[in-house]
Amino acid sequence: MTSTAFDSAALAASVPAGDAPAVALTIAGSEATGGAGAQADLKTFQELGVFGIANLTCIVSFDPKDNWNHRFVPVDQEVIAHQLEATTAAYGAESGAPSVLDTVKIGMLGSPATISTVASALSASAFKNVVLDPVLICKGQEPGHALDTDQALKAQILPLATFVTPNHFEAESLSGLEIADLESLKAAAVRIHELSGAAVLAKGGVRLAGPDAVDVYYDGETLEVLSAPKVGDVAVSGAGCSLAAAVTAELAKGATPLEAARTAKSFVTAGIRNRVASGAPFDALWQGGPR
Ligand code: PXL
Repeated sequence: MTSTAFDSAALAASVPAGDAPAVALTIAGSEATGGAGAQADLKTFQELGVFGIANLTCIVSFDPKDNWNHRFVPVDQEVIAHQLEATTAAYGAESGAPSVLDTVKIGMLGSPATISTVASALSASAFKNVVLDPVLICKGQEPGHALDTDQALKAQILPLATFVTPNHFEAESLSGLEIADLESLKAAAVRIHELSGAAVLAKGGVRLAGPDAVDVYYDGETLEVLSAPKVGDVAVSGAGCSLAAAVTAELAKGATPLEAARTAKSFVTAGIRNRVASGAPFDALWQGGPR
């Protein structure tokens, strides 16, 4: 098993001084309190030495008067398409930019319409790395609507992904398998790879029993268990977003998928150790934790 100690000297060495930084795009929702979503992605990109770009798909505002459920407002499809158009013109393959944008992270899309808009944009530009955090259900979303969104995500975005980071619930949904222990988490990672062709980092997190937070990486050849001691038994806001964003940042800098997964696990473990408390009933991961 790989243990996790964040190596800030190695990180500094991986960011070339003076050269244009690598760029990465997140297509994600805003989460107003800054713990999750595009805000978490941009902070992660910055910490890992990557120039971050965010194109927003929706705005989520927790409702403190309703058990902190999510109030969800989609961004107009035209506005999503405009953001993607601007980003591609500025940093895409034809832009002449010194660092070409070839790495994108997909976070919360939130509706079948947004999924179609994003799928068309992704199909039109040749991204080398498409990291999918398959955010399936948003707390407080209407279940029928969420089901349509799940099916559209599986049909239209999953086939475009080169790297997928499902949590326990999402791994069960994508694989169709029940996940109760490490062996079933491994089986789910293998199944999701077979379905998508992508490298998979399936997260057991706090959901599997035992002293360690265990994730499984599988890319069709290498199966590696990434493990770190659990920090508490409650999930921290932004852990999933930051993990996928850290994978994205590392891929943008040229890391292999397995290296990216290892660095991301260390980054998130350090961020959870240094988490931020607030008036909300959950803590948020601190991307500055590794420092
Ligand atoms: O952590 C999943 C997530 C992703 N994106 C947005 C969110 C959340 C959870 O709150 O609000 C915008």
